[in-house]
Amino acid sequence: MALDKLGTGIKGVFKRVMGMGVVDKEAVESIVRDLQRTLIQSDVDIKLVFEMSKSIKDKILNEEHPKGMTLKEYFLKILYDEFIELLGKEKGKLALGNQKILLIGLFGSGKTTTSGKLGRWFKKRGLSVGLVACDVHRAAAKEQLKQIGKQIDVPVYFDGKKAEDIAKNALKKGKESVMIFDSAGRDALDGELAKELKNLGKIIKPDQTFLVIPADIGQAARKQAEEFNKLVGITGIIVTKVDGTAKGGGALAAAAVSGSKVKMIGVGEKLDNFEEYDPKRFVSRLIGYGDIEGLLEKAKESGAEESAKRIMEGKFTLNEFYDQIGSLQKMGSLSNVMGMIPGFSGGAMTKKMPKDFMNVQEGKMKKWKFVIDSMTPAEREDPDLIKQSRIQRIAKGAGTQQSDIRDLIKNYKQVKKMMKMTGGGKAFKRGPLAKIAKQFGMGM
Ligand SMILES: Nc1nc2c(ncn2[C@@H]2O[C@H](COP(=O)(O)OP(=O)(O)OP(=O)(O)O)[C@@H](O)[C@H]2O)c(=O)[nH]1
Ligand SMILES: [Mg+2]
Repeated sequence: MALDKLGTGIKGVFKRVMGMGVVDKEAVESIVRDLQRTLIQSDVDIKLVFEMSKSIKDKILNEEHPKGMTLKEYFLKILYDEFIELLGKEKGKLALGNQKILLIGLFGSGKTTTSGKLGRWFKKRGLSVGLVACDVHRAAAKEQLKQIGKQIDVPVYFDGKKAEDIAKNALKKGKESVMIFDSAGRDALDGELAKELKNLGKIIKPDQTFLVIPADIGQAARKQAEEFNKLVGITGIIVTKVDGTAKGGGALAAAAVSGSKVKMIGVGEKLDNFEEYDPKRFVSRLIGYGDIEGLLEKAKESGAEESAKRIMEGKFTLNEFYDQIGSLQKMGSLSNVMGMIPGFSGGAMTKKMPKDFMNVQEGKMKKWKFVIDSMTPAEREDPDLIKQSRIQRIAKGAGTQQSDIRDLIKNYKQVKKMMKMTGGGKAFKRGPLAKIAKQFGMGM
């Protein structure tokens, strides 16, 4: 799984929380498991993942939630805060002062462009800047940096054949306050280039060594960050190509693994598409909402809406069923609700309702949730997939009898059929089922 999927995974977790019926222990644990899976598959350090899960569970299950906030909103806020914690709470601050900066990273990660961005950044803040072209391996590398130097109007140093010599000459000649050394793109595991980089480190003695990584990097990020860190020691990370999609998992893994902080982010090809890293904004980008207020606002709307909308649209998969189990649990049994509707108790509708579903017991609901938790997303979407061999697997995963799975599917199908008979979702809007819909948190 590529790290760029992390954004999607995290979005999925937030979406699940937003669509939650009741926030109870099981629901929280199921969502935390989802979160763990997403993070572990994205190579986030397992220890960090467990610390984070524990902290989330402790807070949501044991602490009293703030007044004026629903439990669900509080859950979202906890998740949001934990992500920020994981990504480093501090904003990336670049020290303004005399310094030597070395940029390292994989091929095409954006080092040369970032040299120019950094140069412009410091120049705008009143410091003189020099760029040093230490990439002798790619044909047009020096030319590229010269162009960039022209663009931001700073000198570029490139005298010498070997990268080491170019660095030495630049250190001799360059008198600028901030000297930025661009290096050749490399695989940290490439022996020869690794040696060259080590030498460069010794010659330059950089004050800052920034690992430049693209936001859409794959699994390699962790290994690379580790190797680079061993080779020269990383003091910070610059994540490029954050623009466009909700990517950025690479940053998370690399930062977590190297223990260094993300300093700056590149948000476009232009030299001023460069921002100080702000974890709040970064997390917001990752989950696709402007800020925590926006997220909570959305949660208010979407909780009831999400599930209801899907049902209204005639969609009633096991996912919707799962969401409704929570509401049912809270109410006791559906027959209670039916009983509250005048002229309805014992009526035709009640007869059409599956008996088990009407008097469904707390214990059974719990079991059903375990069962659905043990299904794959595809099975939840399309329960017809669930044949004997799958039933065996699911029962094992959920720690239940195979008959529980059949029982669940039977009930689900009956409810689905009933929904169809009552005109899909329409009857929920007005008419006798509106009241039930409301109880279900589906009121329109
Ligand atoms: N969209 C976007 N593109 C970027 C960003 N940073 C760099 N690029 C583009 O990525 C490509 C590679 O950038 P370079 O700066 O040449 O990368 P490099 O690490 O120096 O590459 P090598 O020297 O070959 O290892 C170029 O097309 C850049 O314009 C960014 O923040 N956003
Ligand atoms: Mg380059």
